[in-house]
Amino acid sequence: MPDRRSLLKLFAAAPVAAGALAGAAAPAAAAATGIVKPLPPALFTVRGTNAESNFASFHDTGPLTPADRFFVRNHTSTPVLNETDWRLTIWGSGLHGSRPVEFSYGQLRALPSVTRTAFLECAGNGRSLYTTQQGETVSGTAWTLGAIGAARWRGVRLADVLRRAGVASDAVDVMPRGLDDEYVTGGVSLGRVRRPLPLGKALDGVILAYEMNGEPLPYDHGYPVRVIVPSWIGIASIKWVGDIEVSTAPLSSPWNTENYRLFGAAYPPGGSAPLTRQTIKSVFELPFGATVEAGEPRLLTGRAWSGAAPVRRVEISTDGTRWRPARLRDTPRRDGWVRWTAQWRPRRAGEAVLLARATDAAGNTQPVRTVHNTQGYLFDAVVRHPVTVI
Ligand SMILES: Nc1nc2c(c(=O)[nH]1)N[C@H]1C(S)=C(S)[C@@H](COP(=O)(O)O)O[C@H]1N2
Ligand SMILES: [Mo]
Repeated sequence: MPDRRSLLKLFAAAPVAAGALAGAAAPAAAAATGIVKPLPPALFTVRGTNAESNFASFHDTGPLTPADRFFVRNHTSTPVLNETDWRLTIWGSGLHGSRPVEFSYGQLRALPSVTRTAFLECAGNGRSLYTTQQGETVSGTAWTLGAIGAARWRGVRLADVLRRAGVASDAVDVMPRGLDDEYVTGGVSLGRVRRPLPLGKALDGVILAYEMNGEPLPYDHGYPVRVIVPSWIGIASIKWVGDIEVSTAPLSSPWNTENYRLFGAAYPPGGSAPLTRQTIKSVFELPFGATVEAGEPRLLTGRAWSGAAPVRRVEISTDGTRWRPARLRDTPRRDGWVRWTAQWRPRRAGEAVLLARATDAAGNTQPVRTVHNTQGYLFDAVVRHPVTVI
């Protein structure tokens, strides 16, 4: 009996068929997404080639998001690769003698490993709130708040791989590129998904990960190897990495020129600098429009995180005026999220709006409103979470 992975290889050109084969419960929606794993509607909302996690459903998960609950953001579709054929090529003017160096999966696994817990969040997480909460027009996938998850990543330091490849002293930028299909938009191919990192950042805390929560990376999350840049916007964490250019001249790609900068009235005509760290958020694990009972004590739960520093505190308001501290259930850590709880006994029946506001150790606090940018990145405002008290 062939195992699941070898069965899937038979369908390498058709990840959709593979998904249907692997999970009898794979929903019909998978046919259009190009995502391999099952996407049960209770846990995911399909948005084109992407799948948003149902944030409310995180209430029964621990600090780590199980891989089968983790959001998927694919520019095209999940390539079903295998570790035997996979190679990582390091190349470019920034290597000694400009000679490309290749690593096999086995060679990578033989290097010293590191394990880090970090959230991974799309720069556009919360994008639809620019519209629903601020009445503004933005372009891009209309995520609500579920384009985030946290996992324990194991792999090797990118720094170790680059040093072994022989980085020249005048190298400045490093650009990992995925093995998924070229991304075509408006009839134009932007090439394969890639985005430069300054060398200093590439040498500092970036992982070439081969495990997620103690298991090999799932196909959808970058198997066999992906980049993880803790605390940075999701696009920095290139999945299915196949090559990394190292350059003595600054590198660019559409993912740091046209996209993943802030454009709009508040920003320079060429946009802001390329985005790096994620922003700050605090979210209730409750569906929008949930009904709650008047007079009954209720434990509100949620999570908060910040790309800048550990969360310091979370306050909640159930009446829009008075704020009180939520109780933090995890030790706040850099690159991580904290679970929090607060007791609430709604008094009167009617519509109510719940608010949660996080502050991090660097002093960042969620504002009432996020300054608009045309692509709807980095939403950080306090979310107005509607509930009906009955
Ligand atoms: N090769 C490749 N890497 C990629 C992407 C992609 O489409 N192709 N999407 C990026 C974006 S925009 C995000 S938010 C994260 C999503 O990671 P996930 O799908 O594992 O949650 O992967 C990033 N890395
Ligand atoms: Mo993203």
